[in-house]
Amino acid sequence: MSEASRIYPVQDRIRSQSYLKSRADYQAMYQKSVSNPDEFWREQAMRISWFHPFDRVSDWDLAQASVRWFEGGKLNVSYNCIDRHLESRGDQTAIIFEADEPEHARHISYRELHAEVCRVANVLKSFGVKKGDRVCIYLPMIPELAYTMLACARIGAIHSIVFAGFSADAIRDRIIDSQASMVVTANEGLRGGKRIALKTVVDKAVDGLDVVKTVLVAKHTETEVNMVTGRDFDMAEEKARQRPTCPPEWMDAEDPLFILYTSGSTGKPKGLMHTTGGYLVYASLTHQYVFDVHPGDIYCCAADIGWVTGHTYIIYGPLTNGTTTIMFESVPTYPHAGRYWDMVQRHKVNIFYTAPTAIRAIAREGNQWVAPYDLSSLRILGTVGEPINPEAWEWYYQVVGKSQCTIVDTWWQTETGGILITPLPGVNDLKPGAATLPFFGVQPCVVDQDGQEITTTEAKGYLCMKAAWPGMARTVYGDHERFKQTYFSQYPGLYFTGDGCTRDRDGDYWITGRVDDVINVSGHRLGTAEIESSINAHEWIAESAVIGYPHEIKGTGILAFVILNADAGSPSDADVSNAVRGQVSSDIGKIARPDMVLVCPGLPKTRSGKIMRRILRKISIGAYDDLGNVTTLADPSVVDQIIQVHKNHK
Ligand code: 7RM
Repeated sequence: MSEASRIYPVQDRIRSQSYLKSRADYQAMYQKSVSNPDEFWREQAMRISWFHPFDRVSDWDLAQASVRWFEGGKLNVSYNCIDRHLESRGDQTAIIFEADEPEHARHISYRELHAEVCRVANVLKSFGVKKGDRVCIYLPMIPELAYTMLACARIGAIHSIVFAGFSADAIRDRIIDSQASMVVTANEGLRGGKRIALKTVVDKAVDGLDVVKTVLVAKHTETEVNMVTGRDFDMAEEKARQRPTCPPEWMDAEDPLFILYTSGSTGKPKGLMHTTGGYLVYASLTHQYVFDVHPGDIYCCAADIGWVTGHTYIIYGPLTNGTTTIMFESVPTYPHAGRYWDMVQRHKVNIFYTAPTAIRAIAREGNQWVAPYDLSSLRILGTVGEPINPEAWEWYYQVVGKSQCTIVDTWWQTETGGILITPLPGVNDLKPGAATLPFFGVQPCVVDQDGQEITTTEAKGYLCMKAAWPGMARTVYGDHERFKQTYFSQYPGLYFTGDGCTRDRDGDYWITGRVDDVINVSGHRLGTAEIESSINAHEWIAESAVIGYPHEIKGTGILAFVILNADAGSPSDADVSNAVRGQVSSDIGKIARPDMVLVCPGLPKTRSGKIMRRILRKISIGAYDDLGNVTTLADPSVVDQIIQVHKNHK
């Protein structure tokens, strides 16, 4: 794994434009960033606009999970994303809205963005939303989503965006956890020609919840929806009443900007909280250097804003840098598998960023979906979300990039706020599957089982960070102890990522995937514990164990081993499967639905009652003869029974 199958040298075409021209250029800047971090970040902070300068660059102690950047500084994120560009590029397109139907694409200039965001900000204020209040946003990928998040930032409200594929229960949990007083949604979403009844889901989510005072509804389609008098208001009508200007609130660098929920190995999803100054500096700097963005570039990150990738690399990074950023409402296969490339051709996209799962899904449809399009505008191709397999990488490089583009395989997390380990255009020869080198100011290390740092160049172990960076999350909303426990307690003094990695003889990092009970399905993070607790809530189910298994398109598929209750009657396997999938859809959302459900007589447990997932993982890949030591199981005979069930299913 640590040896590249092939190495592709940086192309002259890339190097003729890139900010950095060699590994030496990178090393010089990296050295500065780690030998004198405060000086480095003091300079870099000047790339954004401050209303009042900061007093201190950084103040952190990872052992205490205490991190502060740019204290004393005052700024506003929406001012940085919009206002400061008005004079120089007010008429330039800020956002290209690439609608579900390609012919409905629309350009929104920085000036229009300003007016729209101010109107929404005034709407929020008119409903009593103030600095520090939480606003839950459950919107599809439409311009109102960008307006609403920037409007929150403008008035100092904290947004909590919930991906528009999550269920009513999932939204409800997040609203309760963050105590959001307002929900912003749409009547319907459109994805791949299908309508998604978002407002109906919100009605269910907020039913009986006193904390929610207002639901704002953007009308995206013509469909009429139920509106509760006194609670639900039409966004367009409210905007029409408001002025298109609104003074930005001066925020402290450490004031919260947003909360974003993400799954972990235990318990309910955690509300990671990001703050203002450090996050924005980091988003802006990484966006410029990782994607080698130059003025006039058309940049497209095809993620959903419901995930952190969309927060940082569709909205905050690109807009801070004055880039033209694309919001993609559709799916990669609508109206056909050439959709991305049709879009690239129409908008002359220079930089394109997506997930390996999307690449695999369209690669399998064949090269004839790529060939007809003029992709010569492309320069940089990015990937994120999960390890990219060499086949998918090669396809991206050769078929999409025609061997003329560079690929940045960017490793990062919801918690990290921005990209931490990545190739930089012009710097690295490309190794398919390697995330390569730390970004400026990032100090990774590899630790072994005992928490000892492995100091040899070649290393294999757990990926940790030795120093704070400005973009990192500051806490878990409402539960700082959980933040400390989850990330800073295994290896005191280090941030623990939850990922395994190897470092090769050139010092390049290869991320091997999660080492905890988190699975990564199509680049979306899910906790196995979360899925199990949903399954176990079904009346037929006594107990379950969920694992990830290799899946051709999704990267990881979800496999649930379930044990039925004695009084479940005798439902067929298909009935159980439907019941389990239905339960998980309604508790969490379709993305968490198991791909395979196996009804088993028992689970492989140790005498202390711990499920040995290692054995289940081996069974799931058919490695029946390679189960390792099973003698510590309370009942080793259960293993053969599970193997039988797995064999029968195939
Ligand atoms: C941005 C994002 C984070 C987890 C992370 C990894 C995995 C992300 C890569 C990757 C290998 C990559 N945030 N991951 N990027 N693994 N190579 N380039 O995805 O919080 O949703 O997920 O995703 O396991 O810990 S996330």
